[in-house]
Formats: sequence, structure tokens, C-alpha cells
Amino acid sequence: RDDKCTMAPQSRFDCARDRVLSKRQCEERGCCYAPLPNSVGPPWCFYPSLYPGYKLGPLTPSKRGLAATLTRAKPSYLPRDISTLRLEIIEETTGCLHLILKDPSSQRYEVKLPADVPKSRADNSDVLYTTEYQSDPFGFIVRRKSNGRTIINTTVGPLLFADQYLQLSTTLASSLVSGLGEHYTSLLLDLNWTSLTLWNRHMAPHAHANLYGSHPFYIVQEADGLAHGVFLLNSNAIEVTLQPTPALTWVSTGGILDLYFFLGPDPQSVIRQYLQVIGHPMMPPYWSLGFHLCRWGYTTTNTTRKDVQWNDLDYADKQRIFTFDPRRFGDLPEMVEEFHRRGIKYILILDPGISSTSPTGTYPPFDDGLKRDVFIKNVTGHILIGKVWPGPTAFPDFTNPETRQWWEDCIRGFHSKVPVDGLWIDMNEPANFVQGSMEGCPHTDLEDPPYTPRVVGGELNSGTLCMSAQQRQSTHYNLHNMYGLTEAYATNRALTKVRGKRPFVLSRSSYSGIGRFSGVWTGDVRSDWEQLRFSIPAVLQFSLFGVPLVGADICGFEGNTTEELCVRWMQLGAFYPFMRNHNDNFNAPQEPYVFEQEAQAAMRSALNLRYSLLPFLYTLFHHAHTSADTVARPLFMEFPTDPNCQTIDRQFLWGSSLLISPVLEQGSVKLTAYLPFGIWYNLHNGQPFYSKGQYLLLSAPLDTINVHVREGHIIPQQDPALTTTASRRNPFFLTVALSAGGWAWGDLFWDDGDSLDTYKTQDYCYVIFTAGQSQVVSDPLMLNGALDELVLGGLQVFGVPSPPRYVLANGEKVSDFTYHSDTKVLTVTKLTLPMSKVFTVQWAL
Ligand code: MIG
Repeated sequence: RDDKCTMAPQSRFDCARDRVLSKRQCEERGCCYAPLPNSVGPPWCFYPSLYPGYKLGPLTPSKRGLAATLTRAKPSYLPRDISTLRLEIIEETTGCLHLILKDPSSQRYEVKLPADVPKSRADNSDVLYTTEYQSDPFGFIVRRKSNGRTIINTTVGPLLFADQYLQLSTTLASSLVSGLGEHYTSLLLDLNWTSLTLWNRHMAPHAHANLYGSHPFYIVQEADGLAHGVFLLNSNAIEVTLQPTPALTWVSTGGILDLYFFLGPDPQSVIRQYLQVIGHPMMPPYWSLGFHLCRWGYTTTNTTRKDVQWNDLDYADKQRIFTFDPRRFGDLPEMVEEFHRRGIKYILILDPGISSTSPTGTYPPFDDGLKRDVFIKNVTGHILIGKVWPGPTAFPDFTNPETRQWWEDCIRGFHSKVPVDGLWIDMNEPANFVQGSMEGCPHTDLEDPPYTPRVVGGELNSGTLCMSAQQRQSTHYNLHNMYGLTEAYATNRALTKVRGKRPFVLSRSSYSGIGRFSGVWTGDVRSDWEQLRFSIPAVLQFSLFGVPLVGADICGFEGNTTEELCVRWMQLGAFYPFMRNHNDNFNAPQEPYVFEQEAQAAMRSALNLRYSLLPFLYTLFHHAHTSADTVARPLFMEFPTDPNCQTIDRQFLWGSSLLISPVLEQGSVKLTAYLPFGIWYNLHNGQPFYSKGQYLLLSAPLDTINVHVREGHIIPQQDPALTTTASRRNPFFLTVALSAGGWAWGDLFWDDGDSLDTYKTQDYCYVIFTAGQSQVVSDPLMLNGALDELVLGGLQVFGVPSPPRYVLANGEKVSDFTYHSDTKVLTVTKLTLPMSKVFTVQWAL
């Protein structure tokens, strides 16, 4: 017994995770007790090696893998322990292994992602993994076949499976772990005896708190540039404990253990394999990549009319959704029509809570909802009433198909008066100002489970609904983390049907797979420098989660911004895939136009830079949609074999070719930035840096954000304009960043920006650009309409070694070109080459 307890403190796995145990209680569990000087760090009560657990029965072949029965002789120390389990192992694809553990004798709750995820043809030849099993106590090991590396080893701790407590520990292949959002963390997670809870909560981003979304997925960077990922498809409250061994323990309060292992072998392939399970992100409308302006506190249409595209709750009559205040927003329909005439889009907020106290017959969303039985019920079968902005409210149950139909009808009715272009869905954790409901919650094991993960407020129903509340698919206890996802699906579907155009939805709460339906913003960030800095890992995490359309509230939401902070935030925000300046009620204004000339000029130049890059950004979204590529990309994903890139989260990439290095500190006019090996050209002037993979000191005066183009890439751009509607019609130009050998490649996806499923219906254009041997050539692979009448107006070629003697466009000499011998940039202007035809621009050295 004693030698079973002699492992190094680092290798201990906590046997008293669910409660504090005395020595006697610890030993009653059959665990080891060995106090340490510190109460933080390794546990005092821990499992001995080979702690008794499940025993593996014979492994029998199944259709695409193996299956077996697990049994345990003695129940564990947990209430309602499940002593027989069914194990299923499925070789889904070459890179994806799927392992399911469930109760064969009773149907437990299982996650069902909304709208079936399209399945691509599964190919499971030459799988990248091998598996091994320890039979008593049961454990499994997953290895990378190519090098034998252990990816997962669960024999280090016991498997526990009780009704409300499921636990599985594993070693980690390295300490470089990212994911497990949504939390306020750096891109790499802290493994020093920390824990992260996944439980959706209306909570301003701060450290050690469960925030708005849940994504039970992590990616591990292995030592040699390889990577793997793990997804636990489970929507119950989850706590993940990380320890420096390195190792990790999943604890879930319900459901089943449904685990996916993605073997990559490179980081981007891991994300692709994950997104094959949860779905690819939607293609956003082109206009949604423009600059969005919003605040809480545009209290009338007159103030909104300044320039704004969004309205917060201010529009609603008594804060009730699907109404608008007749006095302050009486001419809302006219305002939106006017926006549309000016090429501006309009979005407003919807909270899910439906006011339940309006006199009968005066508020159809509630009356109809009652009739159609769309609201979540409490345990006695009455509608659960909570409290949000309008006062007492009922909560739609979006797992019910009838609710989605009712929601569509509400949106259709409102849209016929106020033709919104998109919807912003807030408070959908769901947030509730009273705990559970106006009448509290019954005392049951759901409200007060045997183990409650560390959550803000201490109880699962803090700031939300009762756990015992009834939804169509299951209890709120099981479905809580899916509320935002199911609402996003219903909203996306409704907008699609009502408008017949590509929908735009922005959601605060999220769960795995929400990228199919919606973008996400990172909630109520504070207007300070620390939050500016942590917005980068926040955005990059959503890239890993398959939500490329993401951004933080530019200039900060809570508290007053300062001019300098707001300038720096607009510069960084110009490179959030979703760019919105949004402000809290009563705060000092932070629209670009309220600042001094110099600050305004800096903001304008950041906006112009973004608008000029929209064709490139849109093309990246196309690749995210069709190939599960990332848009805002961590450096490690693009340069996995460069150890310097493993930890970087103060810089990031757009796709594989633009490197963004923002200022994140007050008062700084320079910054140290890492440039991976190769030539990087300053996007502003074409100045090359020949990097050996090194840190450089870059100058960054207040009007500058550093952006570098990677050698070998061509960026399609357009002259910027005030709106996306106008900029889309401007001439294109290409930024050509030649490699040392004089080559470059780029592409452009283009369609009308607003129609549904253009990729599927083939109503798009796709053009490839190649540069080499002193020329740039276009190759239109697909030409369906949208590029007609658009022209290439010019190009800038970085890295042209000597002054060209002449320049030819489609074989004809052009006179409008310049060459800078100090930067080696060739600029050609005043071209009018049709984008829908093959073109060639040559220069003679
Ligand atoms: O309790 O609608 O995160 O963006 O402005 C606050 C008012 C409710 C929270 C959102 C924020 C929004 C605000 N909402």
C-alpha cells in the first residue's frame, strides 16, 4: 500500500476534488494522504497507482472499430455510481479517433448539435494513431503512429462515471496547451495547478472566471512542430484541472464521455479535423467585414443618425424586444431606409427574455409564445419567470422546433417594419438578474449536485435559470451551455428565411459549433491597456474554436477610454476579423469623430488600411468556410517548427501572409516584434527585413500600426471608400511580395457578397495570381458574374532588385510607374485591366 503512494508530488492526481477530506476520510476512499507545506499545488489526498476501477471485458470488432464492456466490482465513492459502461472506439478518419463511454442500461443525455453537421466522406486508411488498453483498472493510451509519442494516457488516474460526476485524467504530450475557452487567459494555458470551468456566464472578462462561452477543446503543440487536439463533446458544467506533470483532468457533471482525438499532424490540420466534427464556419456577408459603430446610450434616432449602424436596447419600448419606442424611435423605419439609401447597414440587439407582464393582447411575442408553448418551464410545468431588462421575463426554448418557427415569425413581423440587416443576440447565457427564477428553485440534486465546479456565484443557477428547468431536449442542467448556440441557430435560420440573403448574427454566448451560424464578440471588456492586450489571445482562441468572425469591443466597453488607448485599439481592431467600436451606457463617447484631429487621422488611416484589405479578408473567410482555415491566426499555426512562435500572442497573422504587430502599451512609440525566418516587407512602404527568425525593434508612432507582408505572397486589395458598398466597386490593386527567388502567389474569392450559398451554387469568381520571372499573371479559374466591370487599377511589387526599363500591361507599354531604389518597390498605377480577363503585367530589368 505504501509504495503505491510514493510518487513525486507533481504526479499526484487529486482524490479529493469534490470535497475537502481529512486523513481518515481520504484513506476510507482508498487514497493516499501526504500533506505538503503548501495547500496550493499538489494535492494532499491522491490516488495510489492502480486505484481500483473498471475492468475491461473482451474487445470485439464493430463496424468501424472496437467495442467492449467495462465493469467495476465495487462502486466508487460517488453517489449513483454506474458500474457497467459500454466502450466504443471508432476510427472516424485518418486523423480522427473517436471514443465513447456511456451507460448501456439507460439513455443518458447526449449533446446534439443543431442542424446536422454535414459529413464529408470518411477515409480511415493509414490512420495516424495507435491505441492500447490497460484492462484492470481500465485505461487507454493513444499514440502517434509515426513516432510513437504518447498523446493520451489515462492510466495515470482513475476513470469515474457516476450520474452527476464523470472524471478522466490523462498525461499531456507537452506543456504547450491552448483552448478550453472561454476564459481571460494568454494563448497558452497556465498548467501550474490551475483549473478552468466551462459554464456559460454573463460576466465581464477577468481572470479565473467562467465567461460567456464553452468550448471543451484543446490543442497541444508537440515538440517538433506536430500538434494534436482533443474535444469532449459534452455540454454539462465542466471543470478542467491542469497540472505541470504535464497532465489534465476532465470533470463533467453529466452526460456521457464522448471524446475525439485529432492527430493533425500539423496545427492547422488539427483545427480542420475538429471542424469536421462541429461544422465549418458560415460565410459572412461582405458588408459585415466593414467597420461597425455602436453604443448603449444612443437614446433617439436623432443621435443614432450621426453615422451609426447599430442600436442597443435603447430602441425598444420598455426594453421589450420586437417593439420600438414610439417617442424616441418613432421614425426608426425611416432611419433604416435612409441608411440603406446611403449604403449603410443596420443591426440591433435582441435579448432572449420575453416580457411576461404586459397586459394581455398588447405584446404579441409573449401572447403567441404562450399559445405555441415555446417557453422554458420550471419543474412543476409552469413557465419559468426570471428577470432581465424589461422586468419579469419568460425564456424561449430554442431546442424546440416550434420555438424556432415562432422566433422566425417574430423576426418577420418586426422586419416588415424595421428592415434590419442583421441581429445581435445578447444576454444569451442566458443571463437572469434573479437566481434561478422569481420563485427560486426547488432543492434537488440538479440545483445542488454532489459536486459543483468552481463557478462565479458558487452555484450553477447563479445568474441564470434553475437547473431543473425543462426544455424540449432535456433539463436546463444539461442544456445550459447550449442556450446561445441554439438561439444563434434559430436566429440565423430566421434571418435567412425572412431576408433571403446571407444572414449576419453576432452572439455573446457560445458553444462548440456556433461558428456555423454566428460571429462572437468577447463581451464587456474594460477600457484599459491590459484588456487591449488580452483581446488578442481572446480572438485567437475563437479562431481555434471555428469562430473566425470575432472581435472585442474597440476602445473598451466598461469605463471611459482615453484618446491614446482608443487610437491603439482602433489600430488593432482594424485587424479583428469582426471590427466594432462599442461602448457602455453613460460612458464618455468614443466614436472616432469625437477625438482631436491627430487621433482622428490615425484612426482614419487604420480604417482605410482595413478597407483596402477587405478583398483579401473576404477571401480568407471563404477558405475558412470551405476548408476550415483560420483567419486571424496564431503564429504557431503557420510556423509550427519555429520554437519562438510557440508562445507569441501579442502578434498574429491574417491567413499566412500578413503579420500584425500592434502597440499594446501606453506611451509606447516602438515595439519589439518577432519576424519568423524569411523576408518580411513593411506593408506601408515595402521596406524589406531579411529575418533569421529574430526579434526586431519597430518604430510605431501614434499614427502607425506595423503590418508586414510575407515573401512569396500576393494580397488582393481595393481602393478604400466610406462604405463597403462603395469600396467594393473601386479598382483593385495587388501587393506583390516577391520571394528571394522572385516568386509570389495569391488568390481572390469574389461574389455579390450577400446571396446565400454562392459557393454551392457556383455564383462566384475565383482568381489566382502568380508572380515570377518579372511578371504578374492572373488566372481566373471561375468567373460567374460578380467581377464584371471591375478593373485592376495598379499594383505594387516589393523586392524588385533593380529599376525596370519599361513596364508592359497585357503587352502594351505603360507610362505610369515608379521605382524606389532604396526600398526596391515598383509601383504601377492608372491601369484599367478587366478583372474578369486574364491579365499580365511585366517589367523588364
Ligand atoms: O447587462 O444591452 O455585453 O454589449 O451593450 C448589460 C446592454 C447588457 C451587455 C452586452 C453589452 C450591451 C449591454 N448588455
